[in-house]
Amino acid sequence: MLIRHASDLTENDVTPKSAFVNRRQIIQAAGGIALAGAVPGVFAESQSVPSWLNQTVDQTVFRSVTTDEGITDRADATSYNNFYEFGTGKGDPARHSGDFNPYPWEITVDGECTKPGTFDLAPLISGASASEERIYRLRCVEAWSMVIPWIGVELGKLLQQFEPTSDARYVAFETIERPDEMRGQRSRFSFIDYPYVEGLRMDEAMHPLAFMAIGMYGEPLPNQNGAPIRLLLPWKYGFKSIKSVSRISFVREMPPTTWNLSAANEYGFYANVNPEVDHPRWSQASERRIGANGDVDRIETRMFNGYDEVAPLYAGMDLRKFF
Ligand SMILES: Nc1nc2c(c(=O)[nH]1)N[C@H]1C(S)=C(S)[C@@H](COP(=O)(O)O)O[C@H]1N2
Ligand SMILES: [Mo]
Repeated sequence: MLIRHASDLTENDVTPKSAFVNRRQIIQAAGGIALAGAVPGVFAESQSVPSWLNQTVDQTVFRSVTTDEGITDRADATSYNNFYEFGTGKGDPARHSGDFNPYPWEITVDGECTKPGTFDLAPLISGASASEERIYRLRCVEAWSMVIPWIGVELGKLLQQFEPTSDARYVAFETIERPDEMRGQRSRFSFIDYPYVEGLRMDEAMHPLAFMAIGMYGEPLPNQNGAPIRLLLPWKYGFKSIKSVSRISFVREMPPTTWNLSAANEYGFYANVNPEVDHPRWSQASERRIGANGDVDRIETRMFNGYDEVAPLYAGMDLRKFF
């Protein structure tokens, strides 16, 4: 199991942050923001990261980058993206997200909970827990995958702050709508409707693997990866991991989800990674792993993307029917 909390770590596990390409330090060393924009896809993110976020990221206990699976290069994870709000091409999010300014950021929380409201991101993060690093596999429904070191807090700990009631059977998420800054939201030829919406059953949301990231590779999240905060559900196809979340709603009924709305026969609500249930138009038995040093391997896809600990959530369910 990949999760390790700060308290489980020994000295040997802690990797100095310098093991990652530290964008901020590189930029500072180069004398300000001269480098910004010079390397497309790597430095496209906003330059105005607030100090609380830099501090939170700096205070994260970093676990070893040594894992049995090579970590995908930061350059790949920040230049080969799906974020349709910025265009449908894999390079579009890095290329076209430079004008998106995610700071300051508020999240509106509503529905079946005792503490609804609109909140600044900073207290929501500090109120959840100390930030931790999680190295997770990300398996896109298109059959490519990466291994990415994220920084953030457990979704369940974030959600508990709002005291969901027993009527909260599902939790719904919404991506911000900013057509001025998100060219995909202005497109008349979009495959999907905006805002992008996603949802989970409450017990899925409370599973300790469910994570909200505010950073990756030792830095705040770049815009193309869902700044300033995005969901990560490593046992589900990547489209469940909604980016740039601005609304969280506790609801009684199963909420609509963007890709299910667009093609219900191809994308289910659950979207658990399952090598035995093919997409109608392609096999899900294997995947293209975009790994370290730009290496691309064909590897077998594992049930729940290898995160077997979530299996009890789906005990007794026909996973061909509830795909
Ligand atoms: N709002 C929003 N969230 C989104 C998407 C999107 O288009 N819009 N794409 C999803 C898909 S299909 C994947 S595979 C992952 C990709 O995350 P990454 O670009 O950080 O690797 O984000 C998901 N979250
Ligand atoms: Mo995806």
